[in-house]
Amino acid sequence: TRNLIFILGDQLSLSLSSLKGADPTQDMILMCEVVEEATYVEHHKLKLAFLFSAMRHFADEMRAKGFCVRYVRLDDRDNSGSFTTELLRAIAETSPRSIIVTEAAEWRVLSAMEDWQGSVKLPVEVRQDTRFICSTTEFKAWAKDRKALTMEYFYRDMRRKTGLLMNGDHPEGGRWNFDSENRKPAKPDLFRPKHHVFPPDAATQEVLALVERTFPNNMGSTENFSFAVTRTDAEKAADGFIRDFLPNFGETQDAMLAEEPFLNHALLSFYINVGLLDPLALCRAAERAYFEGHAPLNAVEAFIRQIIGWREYIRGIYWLKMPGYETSNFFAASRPLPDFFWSGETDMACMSTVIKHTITHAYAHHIQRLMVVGNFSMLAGLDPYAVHRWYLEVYADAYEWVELPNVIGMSQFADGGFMASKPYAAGGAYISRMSNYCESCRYDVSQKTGEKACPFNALYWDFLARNAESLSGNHRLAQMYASWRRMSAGTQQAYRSSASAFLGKLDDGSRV
Ligand code: FAD
Ligand code: DLZ
Ligand code: SF4
Repeated sequence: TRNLIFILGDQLSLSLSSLKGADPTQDMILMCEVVEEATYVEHHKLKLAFLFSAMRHFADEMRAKGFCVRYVRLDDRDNSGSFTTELLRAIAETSPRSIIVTEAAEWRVLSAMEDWQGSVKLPVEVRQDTRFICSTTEFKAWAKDRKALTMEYFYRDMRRKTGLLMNGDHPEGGRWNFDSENRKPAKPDLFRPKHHVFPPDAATQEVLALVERTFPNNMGSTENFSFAVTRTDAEKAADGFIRDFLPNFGETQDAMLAEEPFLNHALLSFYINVGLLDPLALCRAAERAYFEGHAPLNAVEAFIRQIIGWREYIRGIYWLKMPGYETSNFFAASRPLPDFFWSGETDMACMSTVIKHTITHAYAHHIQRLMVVGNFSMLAGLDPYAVHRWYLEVYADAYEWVELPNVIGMSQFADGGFMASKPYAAGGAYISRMSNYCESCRYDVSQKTGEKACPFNALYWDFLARNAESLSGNHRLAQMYASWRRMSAGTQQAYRSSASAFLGKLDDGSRV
């Protein structure tokens, strides 16, 4: 063997940098399912099954291109359980002249990779991951000397860099951002198109059995498997999104409906994150839909912004702040996660619905993650590290580089505002405006305090009051603190004692 090309589970792209110049007659591909990766958190069963099945199908795709693929399955008898030991075993058995890899997306794995040069005694070439539009070096240069890392300015640079929705130097439609036309609630719609489902093929069924047998106690059930696991099927899902959902993507982006967990969302993050879909190609397809008159600008701009703006920005923040970002805890919050995070058994209809969807699908959309579970976690003072671990476990698209800044920075404000200019905190009124959850809830969203009142209401004010020292200087919260100060001592007290009664129940494990 000339080069041994080691491809990780989230590197399933034909354009992968480690495959540049690869020659099937001389080079060998190594892929392995390892227990170390499968257990660093207790991943949802659907997440494990999706990844292993996508890896196995990718190995077949490369074999069809003539490559020799050394593929180590999780239950192979000689599987030594980690990337490093599997690399060493492969080297001993295949005697390559050098090792080629694409940089790992996560700090934990990249730091192991950086030690390989010393331990394998062969040349190890670590190549940049060119599937991102902005390299980590470029992001660091962008961030240097800036007082605030505002996503919107970063996004404009990415629009200029890619030329997406640009007329020369000017944004298409005369504005960079059309979100003022978005953020509408949604109504149930029996005629809304359905997202593609992909029934498991024989190879996936084998993986489902493996996962069920090896990880019986992890969240979820392998019975609900419907992910695409091949590039062809992922592309089908992408085409379906552009045809059926993109035209309405913007308007209902922030809406939530109990009976429609997916609304007009893409359900493509899983495929993008493992490399089955190319983010830039997807944006170009969305742009085409706009120029062909199939989808309006507010929708297409919003979709493109999520990908070349948010997704790239989040990755930049991750590499700027790691290691150490994962233990950020600005509010010194320490409450453990309540058991209902794993069962959905709570009387709060919003939390129950989102968590149960999560258990069933290993998916929840952005506003559910941010304004329901994330918001509750921050208001209730849950330990942000534990919250981070939960998100990393339960969502099929969760890899630390993308999950961590979204959780620690955006949703928990645990980095003290490095990323977000104010905490995404809201009382029940927000959830009630953007969803229909409250209609079926035991709690009453219009009551502020007391046993029947929506817990988010008192928790919201209690959160502001107990963190006044760290937050009251934030000018974006000035109005809220002014409202708090205008309340009578009695009202303030009622909020605080309602919140503490609720938190007391959380702490003693009573049903809430
Ligand atoms: P859509 O809503 O249809 O958006 C289209 C695409 O935009 C997504 O596929 C995704 O690639 C990209 N995107 C949108 N928002 C973000 C964002 N904030 N960060 C990165 N990419 C974005 N996304 C993950 O991929 N993995 C995670 O582990 C993850 N954890 C999150 C945790 C929290 C607390 C929050 C608030 C957000 C998280 N996100 C995560 C971002 C976002 O919620 C998901 O990307 C999105 O819900 C995926 O579903 P979709 O494909 O239907 O997305
Ligand atoms: C998430 C994950 C899991 C659960 N298992 C594997 C695996 O067995 N083999 C593998 O190559 N990759 C796995 N992954 C994805 C890796 O964790 C991911 O590629 C690294 O974190 C690099 O970012
Ligand atoms: Fe959630 Fe409160 Fe509405 Fe119940 S009333 S669904 S707890 S926001």
